Order: sequence, then structure tokens, then C-alpha cells
Amino acid sequence: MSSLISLRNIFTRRTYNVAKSLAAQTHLHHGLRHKSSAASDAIAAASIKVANGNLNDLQPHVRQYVLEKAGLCKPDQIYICDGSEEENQSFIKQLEKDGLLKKLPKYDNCYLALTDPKDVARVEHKTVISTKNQRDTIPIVEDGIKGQVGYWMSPRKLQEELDDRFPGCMKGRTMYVIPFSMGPIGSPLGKIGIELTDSLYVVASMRIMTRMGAAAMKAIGSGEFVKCLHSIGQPLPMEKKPTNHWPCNPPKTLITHIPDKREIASFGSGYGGNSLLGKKCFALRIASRIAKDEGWLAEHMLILGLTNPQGVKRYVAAAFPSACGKTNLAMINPTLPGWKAECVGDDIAWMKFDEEGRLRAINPEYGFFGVAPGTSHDTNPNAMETIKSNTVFTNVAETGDGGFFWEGLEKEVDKNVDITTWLGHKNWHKDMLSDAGKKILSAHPNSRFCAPASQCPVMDPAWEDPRGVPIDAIIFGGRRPKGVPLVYEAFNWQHGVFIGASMRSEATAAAQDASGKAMPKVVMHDPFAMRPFFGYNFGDYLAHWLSFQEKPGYKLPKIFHVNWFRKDSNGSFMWPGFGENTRVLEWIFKRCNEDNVAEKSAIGYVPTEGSINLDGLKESVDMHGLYHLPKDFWLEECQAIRKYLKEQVNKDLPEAIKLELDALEQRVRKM
Ligand code: GTP
Ligand code: SPV
Ligand code: MN
Repeated sequence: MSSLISLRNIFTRRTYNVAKSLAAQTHLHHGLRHKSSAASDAIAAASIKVANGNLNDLQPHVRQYVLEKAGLCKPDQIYICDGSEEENQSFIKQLEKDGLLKKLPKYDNCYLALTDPKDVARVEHKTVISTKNQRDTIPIVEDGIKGQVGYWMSPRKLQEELDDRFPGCMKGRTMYVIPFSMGPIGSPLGKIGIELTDSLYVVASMRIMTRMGAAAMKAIGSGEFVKCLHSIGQPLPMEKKPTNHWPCNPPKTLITHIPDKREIASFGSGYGGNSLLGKKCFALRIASRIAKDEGWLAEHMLILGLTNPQGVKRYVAAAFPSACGKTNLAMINPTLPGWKAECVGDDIAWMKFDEEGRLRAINPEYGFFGVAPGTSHDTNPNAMETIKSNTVFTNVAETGDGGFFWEGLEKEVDKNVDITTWLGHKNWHKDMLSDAGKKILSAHPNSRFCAPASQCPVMDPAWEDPRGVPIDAIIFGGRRPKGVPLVYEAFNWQHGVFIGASMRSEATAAAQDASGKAMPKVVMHDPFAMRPFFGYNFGDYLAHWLSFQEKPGYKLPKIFHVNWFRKDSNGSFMWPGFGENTRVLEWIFKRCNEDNVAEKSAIGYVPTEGSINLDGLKESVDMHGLYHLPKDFWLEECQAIRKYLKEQVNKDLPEAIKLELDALEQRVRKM
């Protein structure tokens, strides 16, 4: 680390000019302004030390952003990250010293972080989008209805909330400046951001999840970048000692977005999507709004390449809600002989139609922030291979021999090895009960690994292709214990958009409620797996998706719906899932070839008898049960969808979607 240089020295002659030009720009700038003006913030910032890098080397608009936020948050020093391995190792040493990371010596360069148990997942109710007009963010609902497709905050209220949190919030800490690229640097589909954060855990994670460092900074040039401000919200000295060395501020947690300004400010949480701002905040909420303006799509989708035994390759993208199987499908190990699957991305897809009318997709990310529980050599061997080195684990259990553990790894550890849970219970065993009689889990259900994508043994050769990969099929899906068959295909694009709009799924541990509790495990609407991630009005989003069918020359992908999670009367999954999902992918592949393996049903095309390949399947599967379409269930489903779309999308619901629902209901009545 270079010695501390006073900013005042750097700006010997320039301080006045910078301040003056900032003062002029503040008038034009309606982004996140605060009580004190940006100009006086910058003057205040001029006494802040720079621990690494040189503010003079930054582009003027980047420097202005850094100085303005430094003046506001008042860190002790600024550190401009270069992304080098040397720098990363010094950060990891510091994190170990701070007690925030613990080395897992069983593996190479792997670490464990345990959070404050109050900060373990995304907080949807504290995630807001601010636009001048409410209707630009969410559909306006009738009195007495609670909107569920995003939370709007007025610019005035947002300013109050920010003024209540950010001034002085980094006192005693370092503000790290993280330049990062979403997508390969230089890709026409990529975008650059700068995250300012006072959390070194965030820096270390962003280095894995994004292309971070000097090259991204250079790529900004005089161009646009997404402004991302993050603070754990605990200036020093802290009033109370942090729990688990994980400072955070749950009562004040707020994650805010200003799409018009391409600006994000997140306060109080250090966890996942709340703090790694390139991910959900930028690559989904801000990007979906940019995508609408520019005519492309930013979606909560994995991207996967499939090669059949004849050597024909196709790419598919799939949207499943959080913790519903994207990472697992993205890294699938095919069980059918001769099939190859390769991973492009596991969580987010940016997709744009090219000059030839083909939909092309890039993975904007550089790593995986994957759900740990359930991951094993049986279910996802490629993930297990990926996380053997250079990985940060959060809220998993630790074994006595310095390894990781979670629910699902029971068969893979020595029976005599000691396990310490994420909450510090020693000598854990799987039947251990709490005082309340509830099972004690070894790992938090939303515990995760953060690992470089390049380490995944099945990355697609084109995963960093700046042009993206061509998408032939889009797959929707969710956790549906009842009524929804293994797979069906939309009649056409418009019907497919309706299927996306109608998606429902059981709630998972990926989000917590406003009071920090886990969400009840009930079936919830989660259209396009985007309910928590829409960057603008869901009705406008539907219109945007529908608009592609009007574009001459666009080759629209086929749309499918899958369900790996149907349960029998004993509550057991009816489909083996994981690698066996290849059988469904094979059918989808055949449909992309226009093979005659489908027949019409009330809800869409379904596989003809025997067209799902069951050769070599180890367990017997009740295919009739998996295909069965109970009329009562589907009538109720239509009613639930109608109520939801009427209440939640109200006047912004495109007529085409209503017509699709009417048509579905009529077909179901005739079943
Ligand atoms: P996010 O990262 O939150 O967006 O989640 P995701 O959609 O990537 O989900 P992921 O693949 O991590 O799976 C979540 C959980 O579902 C894990 O516990 C998996 O083991 C389990 N799972 C994934 N695929 C299947 C499947 O085919 N069948 C069953 N029964 N469980 C599955
Ligand atoms: C999700 O919840 O969909 C995730 C995890 O991928 S987080 O990054 O925390 O949003
Ligand atoms: Mn996700």
C-alpha cells in the first residue's frame, strides 16, 4: 500500500477550480444531493487522505463523483482499487485481522465470513426506486391494495432518507473506489460502474463477481458509468460492538435506485444483492430500465449452451426465482449419453437482438454468488469443483479440519469430523434441536459461495464473447408443488409473455421480510422471476416484451415453462431433478428443431406420450402424475392470475395479456 498522500497536496492549485466547477454542475445535477452542497462537500473532501491511487488520474466526472460522496460520507481516507492480486491479498489479510474472514485451510485461498444473523438476505421491503412520477416505477393500485411489484419513493422523501443516513456515515473508515465492468470490457453489450463502499468484504466479493480494477476504470473514458454508493452504516467509533465482527445497521437498511440518473445508494447491509451493487441493483434494476430505453432486455436468467449427440449446439436462457435452480441448471452435468452442457452465466442475462434479428445474450457477471445448501457432488459436481479455491463462503458451517459444510453434504464428510454451525454451535449433528424444538441447521438456508466463473470446469468457450451467444429458447419456471406439469411450451411469443407474467413459486430463504424474519413458504407470484428486480413499471415491462413481436425480421426464441418441484401426496419430489433435467432440455432442443414431439393442451404444447427420454433413469417416475393437468387446479390458477394482474398491474396491463388469460380460462373450462 502506498503512503498516505493528502488530497490537499494533490490539489495545491486545483482545489478552487474543482470546487467552482462542482458548484456550477450542482445546479444541473438532480441526483443524490444532500444538505450540504456538492461543492462544499468537495472542499471538505480535499482534506481526506488518499491511501492508494491518484485522484488526478481519474476522469473529471469520476473524480467529481468520488469527491462529492467522500465529502458527504467523510471517510478517513480514500482508496482507489486497481484490482491486482497483490492488492487483493493485502485486503484479505486485513479482513482476517478484522475477524471478518477466516481461512479455510483445507482448500486453496478459501475463506469463511459469518454475518450478523440479522443481515443474511436481500430485504425486498427496504428496496426502493425513485422517479418523479410514481407510475414510472410501479403500476398505481386501487385503494386498499398493497402493491407487490416494487416500491416507489418520491424524490423528496428519498432525499430525506438519504440525508438521515449518509452524512458522516464512513467516519473512521476507508472509502474504497471500485471501478468495475458488467460484461466483458469493451463488449458493445457491457456497461461500467463505480462502487464506493466502506466494506472490504464487498471489495473482495466485487473482485470475484465483476471485472474489477484499472482496466474498467480506463474503459470509462469520458463515457457514462453507473454510480453506486454503499455504506454498512456504522461510522467509528461504534456505539455497540458488532456481532460476528460484521458491522451493519438493519434498522436503517435501505437500498435505493434513481434510474433516471443511473444512480444507486445502499445503506446498512453488507449482504449479497444489498451490497454487491453490480448484481441486482445495477445489472437488473438499473439495467432493465436502460434496456427498456434502448430496446434490449436485462433479465434474471441463466444462460446455457447445449450440444446434442450429433454436434448441433443451441443456447437457452432460463428465469427461475431466487433459490429455484438457476445455478444448478446452468452447470448441469447431463445424464443422457452424448449430450454436452456448457455454462455462460447462472443468474443474469443481458440480451439484445442483433442485425440478423437473433437474440444475443451476455452474462454481465464474472463470478457466481451461489446458494450453498443442497450443493454437493451428487447434485452439482461442477459447482463443487468451482469452489475448491479462491472462494469466499458466507454463513456456512465449518468442519474441524478447516473445511466447509452445509445441508446436503452429509454423505461427503467423515462421520467423526466436528462441525461448527454458522451460529457457532459446536459438535453439530443433523438431529440437533433448539430449545424451541426446531431443527438446528448447520448453515443458513441462504448461505452462499462467491467464486470466480473462470474456475467452473464447464464454462462455455464463448462465455466471454463480447457479441454474446444466440438464444433459441427462453425457459420460465418455479417451485410449484401442485398442478404444474414438468414442461410445456407456449403457443407463440405473446402466449409466452403471458406465461412469464403468470409465474408463481414458493417463497425461499433468498429474501427476508422487513423485520428480518424468513418469508413464509407459500406460493407467491413472481412474474419473470423479476418481482424483486423490476427497474420500472411491470405493465410497461410487459409492453416492452410484447413489442418484440411487432419488429420485422426478429427471430423470436421459443418460450417454455418447467417445474422440477412437483410433489406427490407424501410431500416428496416426483421428478429426480438436477442432472436428469437434461431429459427435459432434450425435449426443448427437439422442439427448437421443430420435431413433432408435442401436442396441444389447454395450457400450451406438452410432450407426446414417450417423447421425454427416460432411458437409463435409475428410479421409476410417475410420468402421468407429472403431466397431469387437474381442471380444478387450473381454474383456480386462472382466478389467482386474474386477481393478481387486475390488482397489481391494474390500468397498465397490456390488453394482449388479458386476452391470453381469457383464452386460457376458456380452454381450461373445456378440459
Ligand atoms: P439464486 O442464486 O438465489 O438466484 O438461486 P438459483 O435460482 O441459482 O438456485 P440454485 O440453483 O442455487 O438452487 C437453489 C436450491 O434448489 C438449491 O438448494 C438446490 O440444491 C435446489 N435445486 C436446484 N435444482 C433442483 C432440482 O432440479 N430439483 C430439486 N429438488 N432441487 C433443486
Ligand atoms: C437472488 O436472490 O436472486 C440472488 C442472491 O441471486 S442476491 O445476490 O443476494 O440477490
Ligand atoms: Mn438470483
